[in-house]
Amino acid sequence: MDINHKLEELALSLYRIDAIKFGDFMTKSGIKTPVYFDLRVIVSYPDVMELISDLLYHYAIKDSKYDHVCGVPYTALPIATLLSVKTKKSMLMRRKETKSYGTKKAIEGHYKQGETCLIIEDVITSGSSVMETVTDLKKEGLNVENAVIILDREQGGRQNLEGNKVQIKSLFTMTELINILVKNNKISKQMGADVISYLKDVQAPVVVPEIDRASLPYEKRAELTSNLIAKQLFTIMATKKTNLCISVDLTSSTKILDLLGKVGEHVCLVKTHIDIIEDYTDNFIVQLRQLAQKYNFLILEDRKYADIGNTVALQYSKGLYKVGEWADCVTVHSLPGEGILKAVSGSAKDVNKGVFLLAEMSSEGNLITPDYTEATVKMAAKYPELITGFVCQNRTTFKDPGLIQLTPGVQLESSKDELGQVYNTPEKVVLENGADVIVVGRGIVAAKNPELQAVVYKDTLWKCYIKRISGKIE
Ligand code: S5P
Repeated sequence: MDINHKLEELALSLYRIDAIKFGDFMTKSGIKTPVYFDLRVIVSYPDVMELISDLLYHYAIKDSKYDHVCGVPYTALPIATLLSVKTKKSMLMRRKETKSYGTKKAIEGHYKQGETCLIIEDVITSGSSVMETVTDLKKEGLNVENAVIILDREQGGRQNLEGNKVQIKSLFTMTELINILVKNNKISKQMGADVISYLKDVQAPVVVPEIDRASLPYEKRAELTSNLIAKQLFTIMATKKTNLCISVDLTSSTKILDLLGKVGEHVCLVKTHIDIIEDYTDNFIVQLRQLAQKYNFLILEDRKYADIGNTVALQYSKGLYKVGEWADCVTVHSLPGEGILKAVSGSAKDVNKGVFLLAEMSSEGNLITPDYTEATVKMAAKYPELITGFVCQNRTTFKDPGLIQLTPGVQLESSKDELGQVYNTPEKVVLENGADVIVVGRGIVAAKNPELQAVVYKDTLWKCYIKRISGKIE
């Protein structure tokens, strides 16, 4: 097939069927424009449809590797259909209006996580329509790295998409299309120049690519945090190659110290409930800190403070346990309002302290609502130096790559306990739900051989993390 000849034929056809018009037009937003595109009309011209699908196939698709094609709704849908039939590859369809359809899926068709999808689109301006389709497909675990386009208007879409790791191939750029029309005396040189300069002047805003925190390695995220404990924890995880936090929910101090002597080298963080220990002494803390030093882990006291600021300031620094003196970080509820964060930051004697705010809980029927979670994340943003991260369950709960997602409710098999705890698997919490540090309590503590079990958890969780940052499933 002589591609250049066919491209010329297509350009002239698009002009003939009024898919591209030149003159004085007004855009929807009231701006004057010398050019007007409407590729929706192509459905009325089977010869043009055939030419487009032949060209896309030979020029852009033939040698690509992919499992599915997906047209950006709506203009590209019939073209994607023709290509699917031609290439014998399955097609996926994205619904634009999932909300009004209630529980209907955003993507129709059969697919598996990790499969690749090629995007088909008619025209790109800013690239935002392509990006919406890419985002929905990625949410389903599909890989989307390439899009084929009929016309690139050269208004910033290519740069925006490439910035979001989507490479595009287009049949024409606007300049190429104009040159063909000028050469064939369809429009004057002056009109061609006017259109090109108009499009150059009206550039689409740059869409800053959003960093997906879950795709970044821990060592990179250590550079992006404002909290010193988060920085240390990211660094420990990267050096010790473990994202496992053990929750030592035992009531005897000797048993805790014994267990940590065995599993300390496999964990990045040790989570305590200091008020469940029956034989607590200050010496326990001395030994706990020595183990932390020896095995290079941090200590999180899971006190889940939830009172007014003044009381929490006292609970944090006074009483029998004097938590603020030995715990690197603590868990705090956002329920009472910001005063609770002021209390902890005011009571912490040195700046090297951290707070994990509870944004979601793992227990069945807990009363946290999406609005509460959102407000918690907003509250945290005001205290970047204090906040280490969130105790939460979902990848979408927060975006800041400098913060840590601490996720409890994890065992090798998904299950529940008799008091409402819900367990997810390592694969689910790390790969799908975006967990950075994974809390395991009874999964290890109640095992016959906790040391062996800690290694199993550590290896499984680390493998999931490596798979996640390798970008196979985003
Ligand atoms: O939502 C939560 C928050 C926390 S911190 N769900 C939880 O289970 N936790 C804590 O994680 C809980 O207090 C316990 O110490 C640990 C989970 O223990 P496991 O034995 O169920 O793994």
